[in-house]
Amino acid sequence: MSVTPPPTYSPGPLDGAAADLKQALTQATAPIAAKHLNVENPVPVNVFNYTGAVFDNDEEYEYAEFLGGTAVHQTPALGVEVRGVKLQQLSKAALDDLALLVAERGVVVFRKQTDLTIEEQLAVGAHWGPRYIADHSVGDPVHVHATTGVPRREGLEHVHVVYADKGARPDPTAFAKIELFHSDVTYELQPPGPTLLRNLVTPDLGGDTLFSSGAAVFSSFSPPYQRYLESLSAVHSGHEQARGARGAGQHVRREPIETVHPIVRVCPSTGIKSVFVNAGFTRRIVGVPKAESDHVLSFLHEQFAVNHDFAWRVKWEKDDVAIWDNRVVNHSALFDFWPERRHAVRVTPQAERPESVAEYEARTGTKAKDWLEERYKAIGIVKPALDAGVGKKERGFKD
Ligand SMILES: O=C(O)CCC(=O)C(=O)O
Ligand SMILES: [Fe+2]
Repeated sequence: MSVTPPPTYSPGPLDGAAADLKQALTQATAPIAAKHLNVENPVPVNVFNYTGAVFDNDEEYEYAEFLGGTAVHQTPALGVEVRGVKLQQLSKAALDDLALLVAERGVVVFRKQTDLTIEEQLAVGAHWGPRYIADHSVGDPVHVHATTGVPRREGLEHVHVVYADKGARPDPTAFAKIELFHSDVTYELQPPGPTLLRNLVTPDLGGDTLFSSGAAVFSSFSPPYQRYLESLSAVHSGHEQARGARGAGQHVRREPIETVHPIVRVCPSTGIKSVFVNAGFTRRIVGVPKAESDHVLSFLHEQFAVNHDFAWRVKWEKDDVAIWDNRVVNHSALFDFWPERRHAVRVTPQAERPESVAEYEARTGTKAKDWLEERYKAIGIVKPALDAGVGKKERGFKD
């Protein structure tokens, strides 16, 4: 049976154009130590100090003060761009606050991290990983990918390589654009939280990354539909990724697993509810007819892709680092730069096992929050009902 290789967000085999990178990169040809298992690390949830106001209408974000540079909001739903800060110089307390900022705003881009080393990038990720949360003795500091290549240099097996060049022509017959939105490795029992991607080689034009907020998707639904979604769980599968890797002649380090996660998860740092499904890994809703499952999942996947007001499009410059919270946003790379080269390295700390609304509320004794309700509350507005059912005026399109 022939297997469709994954799209080019997994590095394909290197060809001549990548000769200079062959030194730096290796395909995953050998298993990494057996300790990298898909087991649940016995760690408490990854909750960072909740100190700041979630929503602030000022252009200059109040966190700019602790970051020491400028930080500018991008859209109401998500995104902050930071300039004048060196990530490696942030204190541990500032990193904790930064993780909270990333949870609140979905994605934060640090421009021009020119002298950040890969070890320093790993150290930031490890600070947010399970070892930091527990006693530094349990589990990996950050996630080791089940299939993709790692840098050749010793000691960098926790780095996930994103690489494409003229040998990696995008295949539009493999995936629709909606299907490219995903949250990383959600088949894991404890999928990632704040995740750092540093761009090393950027094409002259193109290669942007789209981020879309699961909190904004959740907020956009009617209360009965929100309650319905809150009652559901879905199966996330690593099988297709492993089959795709095998089909492309790559090594699979761990046998794939399937994991059930709630469809609406609550971020423990902010208490905000997000839709947590993605076409890359979410296969079916548990305990509902297939037709209903397919219908609901495809509707949810579509909402991430079509609502431009829930999204921010990051235009990269060399040495930018984007940090996104895989618990609250989905993302999609754009493959419009072929045959140019693009190269980035990712560090992926695992976070808590996703908590449903019921689990979060039972554990904390507090009600989980709706993102838009909170945003309006901060400016003294009650989230309005969509429709009173009668007396609706005819609306004409103005343009
Ligand atoms: O290449 C990108 O911009 C993002 C790739 C990706 O999905 C990831 O690194 O998780
Ligand atoms: Fe990704």
